[in-house]
Amino acid sequence: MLNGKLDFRSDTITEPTEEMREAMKRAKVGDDGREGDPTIRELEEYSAQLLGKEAGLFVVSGTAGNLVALLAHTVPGQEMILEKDAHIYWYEVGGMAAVGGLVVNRVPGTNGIMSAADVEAAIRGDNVHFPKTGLICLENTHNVAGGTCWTVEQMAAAKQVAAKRGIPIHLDGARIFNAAVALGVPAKDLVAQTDSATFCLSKGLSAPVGSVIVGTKVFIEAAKRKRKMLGGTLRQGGVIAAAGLVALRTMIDRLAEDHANARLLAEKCSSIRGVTVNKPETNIVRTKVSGLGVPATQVSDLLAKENVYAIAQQHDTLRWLTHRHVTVADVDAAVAMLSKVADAVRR
Ligand code: TLP
Repeated sequence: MLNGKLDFRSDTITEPTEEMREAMKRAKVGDDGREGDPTIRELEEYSAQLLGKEAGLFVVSGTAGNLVALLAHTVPGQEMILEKDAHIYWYEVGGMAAVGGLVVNRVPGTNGIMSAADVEAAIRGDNVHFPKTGLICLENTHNVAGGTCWTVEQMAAAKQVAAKRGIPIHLDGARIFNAAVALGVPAKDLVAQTDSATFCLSKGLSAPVGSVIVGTKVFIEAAKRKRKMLGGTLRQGGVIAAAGLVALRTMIDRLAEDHANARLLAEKCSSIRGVTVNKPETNIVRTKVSGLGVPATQVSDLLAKENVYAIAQQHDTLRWLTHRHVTVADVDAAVAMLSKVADAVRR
């Protein structure tokens, strides 16, 4: 429960912890665009170390991090390969085309995971007619597929194909720590399979704002120029970076609790007639409501009237995210309400 609502729309709604607010108050700051902000620098260094890369760059959001990384890896007119339901394709306002001048090649995956063979087949050959493949993007966890995880082996297979052809890999790792916790591996083992990665502090980790890009020193220098070009220099941003540091130090392990609540939510929803549900690997539950004979928006509208909030992500599917403001009792209450709404609309 948050601000009186049973709000499952996203883990982005999570609010900073008291410890974060205290750290924000105390944060040492400087000018990020001149000699640097010490707290931002600490966050960037801590992130790079945690993820086994040389350097990090603090940015305002996951969308900014992905766009800056795409710009730093590619030149206009190149093609990028990504899974057909990638967040970068669906929900980042077409920045790769509008700002990056990139052509997109969408590869269908299984539960969001592209096979190495499909990635290899999508890479352009040496032909004067073709755009050059400039980048391969992976997403872990995969949002639209329902928080599914790429394993280290699956990522390594993609890396092998990419390395053979000399193409860099960028990871949209908005929820990489959810994947790491669910798979029981250090996040750096996943990120090791990529040249760069963006991860978010402001989702399940509960920081108010911010994402970090990690990669080689040379890549991060290039990314810094792109970030500047987009107006993303953060000046005394140490006040928000301070919360990000607390997020990384205190909020990763507890994601397991969100995953347990997602499993509970899915299990309980599966007994509602007309509703089918995924088997969540992390904190995203997708309930297909086509069996009720009404669109998902109608179900979400009726739920909202009863103070339960989920997103109609497709015409027949509601998306529920668990996060630190969702308790077992909240899951029980939300499922009871979905069951009531289902009984009311079922045809
Ligand atoms: N996802 C959000 C938004 O789509 C609203 C959500 O609620 O799930 N990559 C992935 C995989 C994401 O899920 C998101 C955000 C982003 C990138 C972008 O991050 P932000 O919202 O910080 O720009």
